[in-house]
Amino acid sequence: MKLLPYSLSIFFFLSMFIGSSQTNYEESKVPSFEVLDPLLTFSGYTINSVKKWEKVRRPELLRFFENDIYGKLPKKLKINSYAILEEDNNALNGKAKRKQVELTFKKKGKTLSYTILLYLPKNKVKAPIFLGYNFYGNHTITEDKAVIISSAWANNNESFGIENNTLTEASRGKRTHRWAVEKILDAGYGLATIYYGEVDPDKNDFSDGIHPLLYQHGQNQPKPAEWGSIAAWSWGMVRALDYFEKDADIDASKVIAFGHSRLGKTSLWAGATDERFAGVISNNSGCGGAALSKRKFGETIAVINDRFPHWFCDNFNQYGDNEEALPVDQHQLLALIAPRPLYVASAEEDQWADPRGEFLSSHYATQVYHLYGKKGIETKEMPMPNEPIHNTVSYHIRTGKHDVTDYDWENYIKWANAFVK
Ligand code: GTR
Repeated sequence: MKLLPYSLSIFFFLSMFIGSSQTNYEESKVPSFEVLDPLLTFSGYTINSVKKWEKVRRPELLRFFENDIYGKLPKKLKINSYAILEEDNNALNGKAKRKQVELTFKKKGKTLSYTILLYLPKNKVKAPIFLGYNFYGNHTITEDKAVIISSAWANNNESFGIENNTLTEASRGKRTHRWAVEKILDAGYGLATIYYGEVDPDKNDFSDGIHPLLYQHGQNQPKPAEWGSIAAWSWGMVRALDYFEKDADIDASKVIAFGHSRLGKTSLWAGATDERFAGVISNNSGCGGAALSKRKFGETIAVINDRFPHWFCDNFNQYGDNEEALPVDQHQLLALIAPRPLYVASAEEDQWADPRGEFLSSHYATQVYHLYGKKGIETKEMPMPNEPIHNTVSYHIRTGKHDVTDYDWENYIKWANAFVK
């Protein structure tokens, strides 16, 4: 009897090093798996029209992603009030109109606020905009001294001078390279950004952020099918869009959801759940974003749930090291964005995010765009680095690391000009 627990513990110890938890970066070791047909319903019925896609298949896929992957919102929660904290018609050396708008939500005696930083092209009546979260505060995306520093909890970052989970002047402008503000404005677009930690701090703690506002009596964490942090951040983008509909300077019918990495997973989910987003960009979103889960290349479901247990809903845990059991894959998430323009981008050195899996996903989602007569990623052959494919569904892999660069933005703007604007 004593031997059994001992051998079991050896087994668990060994399986940490061999088997599931080893990261695969070799194409030859990608398991063979079935590419699930976005146009075949769970009960085996083939969808052949837009009408059936929208009435039958799209809703059942959306429900699955809600219940088993990102988690659903327990209730609706609307903006309680908003306030223009600051405004300047001559920002960025006279190039832009800047606004900082705080949205406030109230429920059960609890309050949550977050601030949208807006730069709008000056001589445009109603501007199309890119909306995307930032990782370390609105003040990090620009040198502009007028941008308010958030008091929300932040991850420490030595190179940005962020200590004690507190944002200060030391981090101002530290992330300017990721935000091509001038290029965006020159092309006639506005930029809206929000510090994601104001909507939900990025830690495994469900007592803060937006979640507690929607708990039932006595509840202190989401139920297994209820929203994790990615769904909470997506919700924050959706509510920002509610505000844009009230702002006369913005063309709310032309809001493009943008996001990098975990925030690219977020922009995809926002675009899937709210069809008002006119376009969606996934920059290096990887596992749980654009990449196919069943390839198990780079980051896997087991690994992501282990490192970030708060990102997805608890139901998602059942697919860790058990991808075969998933009746969906991430190309079907992309398909939920059809027929709206979608841009998936990878980086050559970002193998953790599985560039090939991101590419194939945009290819397999294209089938649904065809129903609408739109073109996507028509080929199964991956393009060379820095050779973008631009259609309603676009894709590029650029040289370099996991990041957002001017090259990425130049392509997003070209695609937006052609397919969104
Ligand atoms: C990594 C995580 C990825 C990606 C990335 C990021 O640690 O494994 O899924 O989201 O963080 O958001 O920068």
